[in-house]
Amino acid sequence: MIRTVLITGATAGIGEAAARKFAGGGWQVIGTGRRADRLDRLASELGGSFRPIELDMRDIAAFDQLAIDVGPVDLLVNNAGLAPPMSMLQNADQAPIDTVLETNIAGLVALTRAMLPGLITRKGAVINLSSVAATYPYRGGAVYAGSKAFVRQFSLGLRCDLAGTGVRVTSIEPGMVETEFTLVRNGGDREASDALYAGTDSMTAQDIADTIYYVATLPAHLNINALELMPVSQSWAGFAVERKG
Ligand code: NDP
Ligand code: 8X3
Repeated sequence: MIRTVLITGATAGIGEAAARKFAGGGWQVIGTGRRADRLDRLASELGGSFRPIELDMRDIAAFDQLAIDVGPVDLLVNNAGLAPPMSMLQNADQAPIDTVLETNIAGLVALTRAMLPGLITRKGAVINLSSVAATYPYRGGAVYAGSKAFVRQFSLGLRCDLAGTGVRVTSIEPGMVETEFTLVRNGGDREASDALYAGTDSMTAQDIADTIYYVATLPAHLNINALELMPVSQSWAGFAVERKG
């Protein structure tokens, strides 16, 4: 039987690579995002195995109808997300923070809630994109890290809610992946984005798409709760300590 996956944020980066991966694996892929031109491009490439749906993750009122329109799916990949500009909270603007919280948290929860009845009938799976930032804080990233810590804990809690249904839930927690993530975070500053990834041999969107696919195609009795991964070139820098004088 052909399986169906709904991937949010399929217009770029990890979501786009995942759409290609699942389509290549014979799945029916529903891909969402705000940029219709990107969705159309992917639809032309992937043909009948890809159904594009223009969707803003902040448009929560649309989600119940969306769930009716697409019907039950076997897998929901909650991938759409972003970070506000790197900034200490005391210096930050509120509007980008609201966008991030509405997208990474409120939208993700609302879409999951709307899709769960169908996922339960299919004994399907939910794969959520969290981040290493959920566990390891860094300066200027409190809001993003907090949103991803929510995603991680939400994933674990959801497993409790879904006990007995056969639905699997996984939190995928990558470190640096070279995508448009940093370009978006820096308001479109290509040089700043390239500078972050220069010489790092970062993970690729394909690496994470392959990981998502691996998790999704494990035997139905096996649940990976959380999966953290980094490029070898990324590790930790320790605590910051203030000194007197
Ligand atoms: P990209 O910026 O390349 O892609 C982000 C995707 O999210 C786009 O398809 C974008 O679509 C979509 N998106 C963002 N905001 C909204 C919104 N309001 N409504 C609908 N779609 C939205 O980033 P990545 O591929 O790297 O990021 C994917 C996920 O992985 C994110 O949740 C991110 O936090 C997470 N992650 C990324 C890491 C990295 O280092 N890159 C590391 C760890 C986790 P559009 O703009 O067309 O709406
Ligand atoms: C983003 C991961 O390592 O760039 O989710 O902060 S990192």
